[in-house]
Amino acid sequence: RNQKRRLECRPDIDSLTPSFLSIYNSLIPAEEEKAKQKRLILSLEKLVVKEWPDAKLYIYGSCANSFGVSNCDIDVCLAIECDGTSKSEILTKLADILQSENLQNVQALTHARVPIVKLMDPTTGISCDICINNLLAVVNTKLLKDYAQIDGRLRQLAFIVKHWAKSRGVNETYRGTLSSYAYVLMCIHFLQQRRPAILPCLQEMEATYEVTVDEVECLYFDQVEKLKNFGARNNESIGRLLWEFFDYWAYRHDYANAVISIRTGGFISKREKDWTRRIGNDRHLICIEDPFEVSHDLGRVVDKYSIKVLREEFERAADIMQYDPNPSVMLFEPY
Ligand code: 3AT
Ligand code: MG
Repeated sequence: RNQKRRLECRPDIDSLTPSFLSIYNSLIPAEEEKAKQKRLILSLEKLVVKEWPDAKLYIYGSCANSFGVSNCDIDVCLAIECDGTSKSEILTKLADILQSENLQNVQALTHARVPIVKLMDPTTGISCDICINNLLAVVNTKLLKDYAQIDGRLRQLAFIVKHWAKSRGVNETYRGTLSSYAYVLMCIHFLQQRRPAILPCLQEMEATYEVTVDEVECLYFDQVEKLKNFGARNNESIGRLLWEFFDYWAYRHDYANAVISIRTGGFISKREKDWTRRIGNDRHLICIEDPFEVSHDLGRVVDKYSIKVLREEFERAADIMQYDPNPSVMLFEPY
């Protein structure tokens, strides 16, 4: 099936752009919402610091990486020296503090894969998950946000791809499909591969940002305001990029051998990473290297059943982009 001949792109592809851009515009959150989120974080931070004076709160995930739609939950990371105290004890204590302060639906989920406290702020209706010391996620959030500053087409493409994935039920890691984070990495990789390139590879450039988190060195060029014109030589429209994105994942990606890697700006072979066979629960059926935790394959949640679902969805999307008179409706049809 991967051998299917590549089609010539439909001649009216660029005329599809306005309808996709209007969907993009309808998804972006209002400035007011950002302000509300900031106020909530500040008030939570005050409560936390009363108990743990050196602790800090960071927002990560889609509220901070610029790939968040409106009304999304906020992901918060509590950075704290644990010395001796277990994460569960801290989370239980945190839940007690928040509960006594009038926040609603406070729950400590201490046995989850990533232990968190959940809460809802009754004045704004915003829900929030707080985890502890997940600082690599804070750093990868910054990397994604920095990429988004370079060329506006990344944010547009990723919003539409995430919206498609949610509508089609293929953004559910607990059911073997990909996380939002994985989809954004796929979009960055794809734009790094366009010719001329629309995005550079920040981790291959001279490092201007450098932190070590959990023994992982995170280095990259973060002065992205200097790269504002990077993609200007390529004038591909969003309609065309979406067509190419789905065509790539439906018919051209080498699932058997290739790993996509935004860290190197290209491809690595599965053999080189020793990702050629199943190890434990990691099957490596679609391989997406994490930019910092390089032994981590974001595709590891995908199993032999869900890879089929995923590839059929890529093919459906590619075929709609090619043949449907009005792709911006059919693409997002609920599954
Ligand atoms: P939604 O808009 O909530 O769907 P999101 O960007 O918040 O998208 P997730 O909820 O999937 O994405 O994840 C929240 C953040 O956690 C995103 C990323 O900074 C980090 N993250 C998620 N999955 C992984 C992973 N497997 N490895 C490393 N970091 C991850
Ligand atoms: Mg999230």
